[in-house]
Amino acid sequence: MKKTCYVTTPIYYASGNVHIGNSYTTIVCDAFARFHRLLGHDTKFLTGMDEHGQKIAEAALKKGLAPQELVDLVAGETKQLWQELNISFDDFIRTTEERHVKVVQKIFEQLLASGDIYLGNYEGDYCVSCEAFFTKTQMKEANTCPDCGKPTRVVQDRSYFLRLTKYQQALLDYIEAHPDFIQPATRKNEVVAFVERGLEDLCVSRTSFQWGIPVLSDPKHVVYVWIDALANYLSALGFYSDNDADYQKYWVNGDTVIHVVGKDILRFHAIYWPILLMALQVPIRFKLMVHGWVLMKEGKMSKSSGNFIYPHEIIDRYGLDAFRLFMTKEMPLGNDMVFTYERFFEKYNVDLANDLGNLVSRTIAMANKYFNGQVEKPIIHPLDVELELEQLAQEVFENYQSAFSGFRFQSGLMEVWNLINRTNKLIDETLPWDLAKDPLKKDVLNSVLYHLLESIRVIALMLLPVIPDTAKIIFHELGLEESDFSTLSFGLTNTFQVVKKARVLFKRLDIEEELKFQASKQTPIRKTSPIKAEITIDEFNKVDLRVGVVVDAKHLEGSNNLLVLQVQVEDKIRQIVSGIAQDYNPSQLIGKKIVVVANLKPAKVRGAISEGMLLAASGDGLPFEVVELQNHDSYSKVS
Ligand code: ME8
Repeated sequence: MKKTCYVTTPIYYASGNVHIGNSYTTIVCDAFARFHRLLGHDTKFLTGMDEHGQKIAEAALKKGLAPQELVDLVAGETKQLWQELNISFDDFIRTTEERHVKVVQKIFEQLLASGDIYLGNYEGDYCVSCEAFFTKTQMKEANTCPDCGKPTRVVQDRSYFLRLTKYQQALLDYIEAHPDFIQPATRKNEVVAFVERGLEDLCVSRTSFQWGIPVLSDPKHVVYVWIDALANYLSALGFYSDNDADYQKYWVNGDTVIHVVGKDILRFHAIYWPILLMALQVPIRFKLMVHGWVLMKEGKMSKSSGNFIYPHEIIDRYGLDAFRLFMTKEMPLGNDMVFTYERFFEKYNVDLANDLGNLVSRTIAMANKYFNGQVEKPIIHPLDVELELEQLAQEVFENYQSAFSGFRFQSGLMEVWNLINRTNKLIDETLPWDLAKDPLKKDVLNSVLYHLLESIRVIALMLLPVIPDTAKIIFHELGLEESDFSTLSFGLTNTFQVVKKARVLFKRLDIEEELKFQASKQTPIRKTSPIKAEITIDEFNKVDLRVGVVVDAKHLEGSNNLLVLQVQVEDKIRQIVSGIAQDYNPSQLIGKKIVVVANLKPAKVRGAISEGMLLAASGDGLPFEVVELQNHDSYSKVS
């Protein structure tokens, strides 16, 4: 029987966009899922959307949308982004789906019936941003949230409570008996210390707003969003449904069950979730992998502070795999990482352009030059340096597999780069261009090239989980079908028939140029001009402002600044050319509402007709009306 693997990301709040910080969780889960598939394991990779709660309701209100409209929009965008980031999820669960709602309602009723949930009175401090309650001792000064620092609100309610206190000791016992339940160990220690200070029963229902799953037996209450959200890991497996085969296969009888979470949501997963499972008498089958934060120099990447980078800002210019590799290779397990463009560019040039890219292109060029592209498995005894390479490859396979199984991607990838560097060294040690001058050394030259190509094959195999597109190109260039880890050993290939010319996988970056480009994006250097002469209200009234929806957006060919947008205004689609390409990616704009000057005389801009003008956010103090696009935090307004 095949081994199974069930790996989950947290389900993302449907209140906002994904930035490179929170994309980290999903990228590493993807690498883990792909790794298990290559091991031949029956793998299920789950991600999804957390769509209920006060935070979403308030975000929808701010944007002038119904909550369902907002979550539909964000779920669609997020799913599309995951596809663009090559995330191989098997299921995308949304907490507003019926398959989930039903399970949450059943769980709640079961816990009511067993007495693990009871009705009581609540008065406490609540942080809407984190959707979490805090005791007076947990809160910072001036009633601010200990996690995010925002002000908390006093909430009073007649509410249902989950008996955390009843399970406090059982949880501590479980953690002690399962030392690898929470990884890394520092996070486990944090949880133990927190629980030992004493738990309080948890308020698990709300009546002050409606956007949640109603309690079946008492529908004026909605289920606390974290109880709702955590249940996704089971509802996606068909738990408590007519068909719970996946629950049986991946959970009850599963081999590997991993929840991956950032350190900010540790408490919910390490305390509430196992206690819920104990109360439900469901076996605790999961292990928790807790990662740190991606930080900017200015602090935590967060949407509300405006201190973040969108994945598209990186992948549109430097490629998806450069981004995926950087995130996976540079983030140490459990610790934070500061993202800087300087470091990203350096790693790009060293790891990708120099080490990997050069190895592949040099080797393919030599295979063509000396063997017309066809290299056979050698029959002569390998050189000492080749034996050394084979031996290193064997060690790397073992270390890599053990590191990736334990979520230590950084060390696993360092192993792969050891092999890449050792393979590059083989070229310097054997000097194939000298061997080629001596017809009697043809066999030796053949053996060297075979070792180079075979090493590149196994390197590509180990890179498949992290940079799948690049690894696939390499397989193609070697003239091989991509395969799985059953072929992760040296010397399996009989013949390589490589392509005539390898493509440049990663073009070396001019770091100074790129830094300048990024700096110009952050603080656009644009000339300001004096404020124009006053106009009267009558003059202003001549301007016809309409709300339109962007249905398509593209770069204008040959221009760095201009986007060509197709905007639906009333029932007509207009083309508008707008100089916002430095601030917005085309894909970000599709579906967004914008304000359009609808009665501006059509004009040609760089050869393209423009039927109106878009009012969009730009730098401070610029001579241009500022209107925020609706997907931004601050609210749309024409000033
Ligand atoms: O927490 N660096 O959703 P979310 C690294 N809905 N990881 C980060 C990060 C950063 N700068 N910022 C956020 C939720 N994350 C809940 C989950 S699961 C039952 C419910 C991580 O959209 C964060 O730690 O706020 C979490 O793992 C993920 O992004 C989604 O966060």
